[in-house]
Amino acid sequence: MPLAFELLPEREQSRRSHAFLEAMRRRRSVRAFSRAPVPYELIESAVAAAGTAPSGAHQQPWTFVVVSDPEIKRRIRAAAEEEERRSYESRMPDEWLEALRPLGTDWRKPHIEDAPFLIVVFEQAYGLREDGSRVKHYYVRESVGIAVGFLLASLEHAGLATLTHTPSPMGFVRAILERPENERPYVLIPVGYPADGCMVPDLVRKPLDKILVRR
Ligand code: IYR
Repeated sequence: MPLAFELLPEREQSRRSHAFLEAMRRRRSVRAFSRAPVPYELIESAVAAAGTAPSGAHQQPWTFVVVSDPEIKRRIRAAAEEEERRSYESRMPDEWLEALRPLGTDWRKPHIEDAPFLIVVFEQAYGLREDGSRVKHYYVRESVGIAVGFLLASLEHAGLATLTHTPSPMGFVRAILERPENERPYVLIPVGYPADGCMVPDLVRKPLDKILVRR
C-alpha cells in the first residue's frame, strides 16, 4: 500500500523537534507519587502509542498489563520489597550500591502502591499459536525497549510522571499477574502525579558533544 507521508515545511519540522526536546528535558524519574487519580483514557492512549513501535519481523512481542486494583498492587509491592531488601542487604556488590547512591534509592517501594496505575511490561520470549506450538520471535529485547520508550514519551507528553522500576529478580510479577509461560517481566512503570514536595536528585545530563559524534 502507498505510504501516507506528510512533507513538512522546514520551520515546522524545527518547531516540532524543539518542542519535543523541551518536553523530554522536563522528564524526571519520580519515586514519590500522589494518590490523585489519573484518567484511564491517558493510559490506554499511551499503550496504543507504545504499540506503534517497530519490532523484529513486526511480531510486536509485548504485553502491557495495567494494574489499578489495590490488592494486586499491594501484593506486587510486598514481593518487590522482599526481593529488594535482600538485594540491598546482601546481593548487590559495593560498586553497584555506590553507583546508586546519588539516586537515593533503597528497598522501600511505596510508589508501587501510591501511583494510581502500575504498567507492567512483559516481553514475549516466543509466540504461542492456538495449538500451543511456539513461534520464534526476533530482537525481542530491542523491540520492547523501543516500545517502552514510546510509552514513556507519550505519558510525559500527557503531563504524567513515571518511573522505570526493575525489581530484581522480577519473576514474581508473572505469577501474581497470572501471565502465560512465554511472557517475561521487562519493567514496572508506576504512573501518576508527583507527591506534594516531591524531590529528585540533582542529576546532570551528558552534553550533546559527549553523546553525539559526527563524521
Ligand atoms: N532494582 C533496585 C536497584 C536499582 C538499580 C538500578 I541500575 C537503578 O537505576 C535504580 C535502582 C531498585 O529499584 O531500587
